[in-house]
Amino acid sequence: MVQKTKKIWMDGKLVNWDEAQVHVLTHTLHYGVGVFEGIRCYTTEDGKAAIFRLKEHVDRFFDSAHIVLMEIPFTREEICAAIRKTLLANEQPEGYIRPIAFLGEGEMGLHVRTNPVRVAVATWPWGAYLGEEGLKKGIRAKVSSFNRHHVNAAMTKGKVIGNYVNSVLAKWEVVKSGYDEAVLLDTEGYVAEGSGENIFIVRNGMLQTTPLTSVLPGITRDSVITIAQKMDIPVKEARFTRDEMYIADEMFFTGTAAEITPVREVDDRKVGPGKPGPVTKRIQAAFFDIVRGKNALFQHWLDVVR
Ligand code: PPE
Repeated sequence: MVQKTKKIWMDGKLVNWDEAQVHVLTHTLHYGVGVFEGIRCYTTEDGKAAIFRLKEHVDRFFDSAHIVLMEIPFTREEICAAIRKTLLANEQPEGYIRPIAFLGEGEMGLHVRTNPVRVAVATWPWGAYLGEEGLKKGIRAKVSSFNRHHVNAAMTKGKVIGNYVNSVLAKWEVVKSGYDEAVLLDTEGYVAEGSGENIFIVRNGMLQTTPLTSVLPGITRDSVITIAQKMDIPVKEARFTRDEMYIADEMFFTGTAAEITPVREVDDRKVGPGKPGPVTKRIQAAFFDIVRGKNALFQHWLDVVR
């Protein structure tokens, strides 16, 4: 169960958690046209609360809205301010932030242009997405029988609400079979992403991730590429097949919720020795240092709330 906090920002003002309600004829509830973000706030080593890459997340929120022809009735600065205000109201030093924009009630049917675009920001505590143990020891992944969207069937560059039916079905499928997370292949059969993560493999010291063609431009993915470059770890963005995961030395998922989660097994095959490898561990340690303000080079990724 999601852990309740005090306030949710809705359409310009803070309301009590239990009062953040919508009507059953909310358009997005029926047709899925809406967009959202997932952002994390961490306690830094000097006791402050800092939002990780706020600007990039808010920019992607507006990009997602642009893709689905939705005009957010607030500026980027106003959304940033709303996020800070909600975190402060909830007295949260650490947690997950969920901005969402959706079409409210009014007209029904597909051709609606007058329904109000409503915006909300909720925050709540959210620990390790795939478990504390998963972060340390790695998780077991399975290729789902569901493909990731064809790039001309769903808009994969946007964090669009309706797109997530595909992720949920893939996740349910593999969890029911006893695995921790799903790997989705694109419609050509190449590895695309996890249900809510981008994917990296390591082979012969080289990091590889899928190009952005059919996947969400993950901000954690971008952070990992930047961190690796700073550490002189070579990175290539090139598509790969499911059996390239089987013979990889290391593999990990990246995402705001999942952070950097090692994968120790995929489709019942051990990845490398079946435990997090040296490159994964170095990147993971660097990432957690950065989000907690321990790396002077990356302070510009942190937005201190208090
Ligand atoms: N791909 C997908 C499909 C995706 O949903 C996410 C984030 C990513 C890649 C990684 O993107 P980024 O967070 O910018 O590194 N998934 C969000 C939703 C998780 C949820 O269960 O809800 C997240 O991690 O916040």
